[in-house]
Amino acid sequence: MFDLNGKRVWVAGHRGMVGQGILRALQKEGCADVLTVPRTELDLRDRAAVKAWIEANKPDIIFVAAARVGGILANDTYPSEFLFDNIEIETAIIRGAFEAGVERLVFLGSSCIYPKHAPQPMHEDALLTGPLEPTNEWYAIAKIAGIKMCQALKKQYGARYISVMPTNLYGPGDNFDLQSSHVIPALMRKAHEAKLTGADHMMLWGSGTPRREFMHVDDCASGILYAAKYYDEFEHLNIGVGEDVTIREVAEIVMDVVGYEGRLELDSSKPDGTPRKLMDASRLMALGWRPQIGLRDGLKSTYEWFVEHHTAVA
Ligand code: GFB
Repeated sequence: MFDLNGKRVWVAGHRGMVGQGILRALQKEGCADVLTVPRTELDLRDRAAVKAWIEANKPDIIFVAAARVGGILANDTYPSEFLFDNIEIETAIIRGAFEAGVERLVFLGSSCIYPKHAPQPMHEDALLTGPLEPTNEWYAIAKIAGIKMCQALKKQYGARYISVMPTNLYGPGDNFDLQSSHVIPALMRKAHEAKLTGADHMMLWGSGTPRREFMHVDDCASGILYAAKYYDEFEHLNIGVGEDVTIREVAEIVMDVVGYEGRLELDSSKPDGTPRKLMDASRLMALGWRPQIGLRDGLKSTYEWFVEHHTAVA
């Protein structure tokens, strides 16, 4: 058990969707001593600067939510940034934390670390058992490196550094840019704009048949805090909800939530990515954690957030 009560917490990557979710979860938990630092003040890829910042600010625990992230097209288009930036951020924070004597660290990865054709649902043991999905292998390799950094420090020095792997996420604070976003924010924005302009159809990338598991960011943040408190094993830990849908199905739910009644048309020039990504989160559930937010409810509240924050789109 790692008691968060009274601890000084650094959320690295606090401007991102997951970082913001962790900040909300920490507030709920009553954690008052929470550190954040803007990108303009600290380049998280800069090892010396990150280590100096950690030494000066002395967090007891770090959540590594900082990363270069994006949807399938961004991953496929910018492999070097996804590989180098993520490895640099992880090295600077994880190694810097260890050298500065930080007691506890939670590194965040992604379900794309697993092989493209991993047995479903994907158990933690599936890691490094087969070839990765080519559209995001650069990001996946960087995230696997982060897992190994935590494991190396645990194996060699007994560091209480763990890794958690959330499934595909959505929620308030997401990136709604149509080129670089993940599927849910893209579909929400497309449906919203199609409704406003009276378009008779909207585009769906790929075939619509891949299956994905979607989790609201606040469920993810609660799972991350739960793991920070109760999980201390060598192996990384999956965070998921245990259910998946096809991309066409999620598009239909999004259209319903938005109130758009047009058609879906397929853009087959865009990639499908991995055919299925469903996490086996039984290890975390066995510790007593459960997700709370159903997909339709989560999409409804996310759409309300979108309408409030993206009025410029209209
Ligand atoms: O969410 P997404 O970009 O990422 O795409 P991945 C999921 C599926 O939705 C793919 C389809 O089959 C897309 O072709 N899709 C349909 C769309 N319409 C759209 C659209 O308008 N925009 C987008 N973005 N997709 C990412 C990885 O994979 O998942 C990252 O590339 C990371 O590394 C992340 O792991 C969680 O689930 O395919």
